[in-house]
Amino acid sequence: MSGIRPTGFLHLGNYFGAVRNYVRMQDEYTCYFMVADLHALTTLNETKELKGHVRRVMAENIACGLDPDRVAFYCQSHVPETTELYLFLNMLAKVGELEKTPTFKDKIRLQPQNINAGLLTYPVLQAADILLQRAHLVPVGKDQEQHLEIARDFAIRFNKRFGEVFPEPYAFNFGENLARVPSLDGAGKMSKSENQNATLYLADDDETIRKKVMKAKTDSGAEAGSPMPESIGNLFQLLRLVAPEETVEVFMAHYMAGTIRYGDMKKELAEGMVKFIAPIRERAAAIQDDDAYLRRVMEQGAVKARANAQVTIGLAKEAIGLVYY
Ligand code: AQP
Repeated sequence: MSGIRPTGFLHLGNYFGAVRNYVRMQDEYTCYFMVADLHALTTLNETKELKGHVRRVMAENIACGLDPDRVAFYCQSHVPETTELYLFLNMLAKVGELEKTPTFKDKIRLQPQNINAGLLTYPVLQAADILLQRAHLVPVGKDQEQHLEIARDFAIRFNKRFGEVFPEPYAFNFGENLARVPSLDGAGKMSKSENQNATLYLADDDETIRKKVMKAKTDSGAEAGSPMPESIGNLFQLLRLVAPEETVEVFMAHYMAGTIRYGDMKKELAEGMVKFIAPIRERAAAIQDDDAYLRRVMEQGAVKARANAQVTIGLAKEAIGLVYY
């Protein structure tokens, strides 16, 4: 089970941290993937754009290879059982712990004028999403690691207090470390809502991709044997995502010898990114305009997600003692 907030355009970080694994998991596991529109409400000042964002995020996931016929692919607000479990879990949440969550501290720094209770209880809603489908594995990027620990803690707390209902969920990346795709300026991760000029979006056109990559931060040329600065390490990390291993090795050898030309490396990176992103962008644009198809996807996704969710809510209510006849 996993989800993405419809707060903007999907980017390479979302792809390599999350969506790629959704696609890899869909043949082997029973999967629930959702567009987390309720989570988006915690930070969106303006909801006029929500509909467009939801449709695009759905289309982009499908364009990346997610098959709505093989998984439950749904919109969070179409599964009202989510908010029922959220309320139960809120009774197990400690305000002091929620206040200490680093993502809450980041968010109140970014939006001091809108410190709403939804921001504080964001990890509770996220735990509800995951536990509602009784998920074992949650494909997410590195930035979500801590939220997963919180979700696991809710499962443990609930089971201890009311009896065994929830499996303990773990962040998942097929046994590898969780991915973190850095921004092109080396100042953090690629993101929907921050670092936008240093983030490559799946909707960027070819020229925009080339421009962003060519502006990526480099140094003035390394001396042979000197330690690699983070910005250059990031460029190599990005190149590895889209170029053949031999190409990466050639640039690495030049780096080690102190003969690297960053302009050439960035050109290679830009062309690799264009080749990777263009077909996804084109497929997503076509899907996004297909009203009837998107409606069918959302409806069938909600039916599948609610069927399992209702079983969970039944189990949770029975465990809590909310069944009276
Ligand atoms: N740079 C990244 N590298 C690897 N994985 C990433 N994810 C996000 N950025 C990276 C993973 O994508 C999934 C969806 O996360 P999100 O909706 O929180 O995406 P975001 O780009 O982080 O969006 P916002 O709105 O800008 O996010 P906030 O403000 O929530 O950080 C997750 O699996 C995430 O790990």
